[in-house]
Amino acid sequence: MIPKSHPRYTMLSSQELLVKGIKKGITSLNGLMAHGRGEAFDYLLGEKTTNVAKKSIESAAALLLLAKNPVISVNGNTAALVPKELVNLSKILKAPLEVNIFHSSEKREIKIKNYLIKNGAKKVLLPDKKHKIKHISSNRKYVNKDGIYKADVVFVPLEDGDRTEALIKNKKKVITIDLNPLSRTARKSNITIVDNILRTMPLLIKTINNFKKFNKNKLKKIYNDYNNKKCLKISLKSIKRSN
Ligand code: PTJ
Repeated sequence: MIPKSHPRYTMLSSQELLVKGIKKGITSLNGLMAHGRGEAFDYLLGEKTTNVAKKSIESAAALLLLAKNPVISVNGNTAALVPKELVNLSKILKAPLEVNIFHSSEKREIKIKNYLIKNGAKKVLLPDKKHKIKHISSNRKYVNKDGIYKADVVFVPLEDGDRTEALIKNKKKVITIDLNPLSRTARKSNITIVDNILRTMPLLIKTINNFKKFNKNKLKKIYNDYNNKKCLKISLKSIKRSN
């Protein structure tokens, strides 16, 4: 058990969660490498949620509350790191959870689904092979008709660039969490939260609960005033300043 007072608490506890995820068959081995990339950026960001990340979280909360059909896309890393928070987010937004993984494995999809159910989800969608999005050739084109297929806003934390681009070309609005402000996903998404998913999720849930009392015009203003490119530049500056 890692004490919360440890200066590397987030880093060490997330490593432990991912190793457990691999043992459970939820996380892919490649997930560890993706995590390592994230850790390097988190170290440079000082392992804290920056003010600009808080702004991105506010914009994400506003867009999710404005969405007609928001969907939460889950992969092997996010399921291992924040299962309860993903379920909680799905409940407060009444948005479905849909498993969509990069390293294709039907067995792993089912394990992720069952793990989310174990963590309180009532229902978890899987790609249904009859419905697909355009502009992507891999298996990831398959989506669920009640989920990503009809979604107007897709929340895709820790995503790869190809799928982000495809979702945007399919006229979906994309919100991501990515510690690397230079990644294709970070640059292509409508909103990129440059922060560790472990810190972001509780804050995002809290912000949505606070914003629920706002009317549509107020939410639209928060989203329209947001500029992703500008926020990514500020995140990069924070990284440079840490050198
Ligand atoms: O379970 P699967 O098969 O869907 O695979 C999931 C991963 C994450 C392995 C897969 O989608 C992948 O390879 O993603 P990428 O292209 O490496 O992108 C993941 C991004 O997430 C990278 O830019 C990392 O910097 C970032 N990242 C990693 N860990 C965290 C993170 N961002 C926020 N919080 C983290 N804990």
